[in-house]
Amino acid sequence: MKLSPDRKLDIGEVLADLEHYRPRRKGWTWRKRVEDQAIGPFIYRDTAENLERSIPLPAAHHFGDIDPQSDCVITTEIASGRFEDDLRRMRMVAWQGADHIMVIRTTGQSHIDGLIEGTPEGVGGIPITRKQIRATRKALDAIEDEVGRPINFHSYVSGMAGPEMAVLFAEEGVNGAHQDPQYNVLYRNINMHRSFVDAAEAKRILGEGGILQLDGAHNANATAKQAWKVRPELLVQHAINTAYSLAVGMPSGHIALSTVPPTAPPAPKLRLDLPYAVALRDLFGAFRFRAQQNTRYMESDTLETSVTHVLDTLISRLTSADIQSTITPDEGRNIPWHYNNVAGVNTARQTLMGVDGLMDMVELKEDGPLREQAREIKERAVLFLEEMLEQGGYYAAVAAGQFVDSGNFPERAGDGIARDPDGGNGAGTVIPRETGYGAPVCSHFGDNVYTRGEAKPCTDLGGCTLCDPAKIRYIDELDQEDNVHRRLEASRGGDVDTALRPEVERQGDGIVCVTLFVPADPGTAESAALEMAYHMGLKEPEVISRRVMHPAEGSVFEIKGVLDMAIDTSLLPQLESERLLPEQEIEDWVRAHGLVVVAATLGEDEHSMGLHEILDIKHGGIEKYGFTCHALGTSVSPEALLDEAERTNACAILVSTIVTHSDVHRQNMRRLHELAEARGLRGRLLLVAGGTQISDETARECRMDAGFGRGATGWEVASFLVRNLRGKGE
Ligand code: Z98
Repeated sequence: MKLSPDRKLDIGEVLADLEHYRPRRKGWTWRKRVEDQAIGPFIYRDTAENLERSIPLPAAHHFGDIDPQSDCVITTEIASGRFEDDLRRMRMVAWQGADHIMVIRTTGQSHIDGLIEGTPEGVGGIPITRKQIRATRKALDAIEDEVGRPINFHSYVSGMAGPEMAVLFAEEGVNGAHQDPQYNVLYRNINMHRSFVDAAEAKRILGEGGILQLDGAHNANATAKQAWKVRPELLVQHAINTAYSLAVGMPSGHIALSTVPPTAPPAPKLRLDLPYAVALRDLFGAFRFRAQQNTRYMESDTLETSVTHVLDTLISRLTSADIQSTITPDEGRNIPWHYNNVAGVNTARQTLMGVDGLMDMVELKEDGPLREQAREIKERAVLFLEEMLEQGGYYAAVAAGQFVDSGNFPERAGDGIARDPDGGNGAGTVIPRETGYGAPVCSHFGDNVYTRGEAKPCTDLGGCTLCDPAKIRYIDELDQEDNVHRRLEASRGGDVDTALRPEVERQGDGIVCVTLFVPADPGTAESAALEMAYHMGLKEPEVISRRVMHPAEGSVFEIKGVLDMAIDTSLLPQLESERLLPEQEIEDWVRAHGLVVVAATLGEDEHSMGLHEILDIKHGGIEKYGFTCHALGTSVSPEALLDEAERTNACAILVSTIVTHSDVHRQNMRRLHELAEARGLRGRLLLVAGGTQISDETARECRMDAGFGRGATGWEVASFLVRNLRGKGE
């Protein structure tokens, strides 16, 4: 399957012949770091190989459209509930620099006892099934060819079916997974014994499959009432999962700690979060770090969450995180839409590039509060572990509610999560293996009669599914109604191919978001804002963000709603937008030809502001491309302009004309043209008019070569001049 940048992803093509699709690469891939890389005008210190195709950051056009990629992997989470819509979003984020894509299910895989097949639609996330994984991997394989970089696909090995999920992931080329038995125990109330036994099996499979493992410690941070108080406990959770993973045989290079800076402003973030990050690196330097963005204190204001995210990313760079995770910056209002994923990725990309080379210039102090606090956090963590051992170990500590307690250990707030070691889902389901137990499969944990010397355990049976994919049972769809084919049929039965609707998440969902400032007290303002949204024609309007500017003066709201209309694309007028010439190309040409322009406000017109914006270098005017500008001031006659143009051998006259009473602007433009013609200058002289009432059409009617109205820029004028002068063979 090959993608073309000018064509939408064809889901039908992704689904075709999935039964025989095999992932072409397994295991995790890091970005390839390039030392001292020259990109555009800069030498970068912390970058990886460039992409072949991407959308650069917005300001990149000032630097030759460069798109440097940090050496740090960038993660985003995508799971709208319909995987077919997620694939298009995955393509967009890959073009924006993400190379680690997580699919999470808020339905909770942990609540599902086994594996499910087909492509059922999820609520708030997608259930993981073989078909969805395979289709996603296939699409990502094509997307990575398009952007020119491997993309890691990631999901979660949790719940009662954890080991089965691990096998599925290893078979289908999933590259990263969360696996932490503590997560099952604490957050999903799955029996402790069962969780740890399952974890041994799952970790063995992930480890041998080269899959990168993330742990679940960050969930304590996201759950605790006072997140910064659980910092010692987070170290304990990381310690338990890493030690257990190593004991099972997982290589340390595949073990990544899932860390998160615990606070957000107005908390003194760096003072609390940086010592914590340093303590983690001190203790767990042999492992990798996946730094997640803070979600615990994420509110509904996109700007606020973005600032926190920037600070989080700064901490990542100060302490060398390997993966920077992003959540849509609006997670607080639960609208993880296409463009919000992209915004999260871009916050990380922009920050990482902005701080390139940071550690060549700054050093974390070896003494003072940073190290003292880091030491204190480590001490508290060690004491926590010691107390746990004294009191009977991990299971006893969980039974006593010692985890996710918001006391700063050894303080205890008594609000921890307590679980019964003999209770929870799957209690009593652990059965000791009999002597002589055997399973003729690879990557199986524990005693197995089929494990003999160097030979693979599956040799006797001619290969297991990990070695011989032909043995994998592929079930296309289980549910005849709830499946991707039905959903695609339903949308094709409509008008999706010819009608365009706005969209944020699912094909043609029609959802839009509007921003309104309403000058009243918060209560009145909010109801008025909703009423206004109704009047704009939005169905089901809902406030997703509110911010008081002043208790009496007003509030600003973001409202989402459904714009229930479609545009018939066949009836759309074709916009003839002429592309502007690249700025460097303009400058090279102007400087090579030593171009001069003469400019003034025309006739009896004193309004010179707009003209200055077009000319002055300070305002991004045409001077910056090397034009020599003779500005004659205000209220200048056509004759005086032409005299000066002749004297200076100018290539163009730029006139500004704002006053329009009795059509004086039209008369003056015509007169300028006629006089230029009479003097024989018209052939070599471009005449350009501008002003708030001027359009290109009006100007041309009055025999000018072009007209520029409100909002025009120096770049547009310069581009026009160069394009036309080149045409004249100047
Ligand atoms: C992240 N935004 O980590 P269910 N196992 C672990 C987890 O952390 C999670 C799951 C399983 C976060 C995502 N984490 C939250 C260790 C979820 C998922 O039961 O399938 O929802 O488990 O990037």
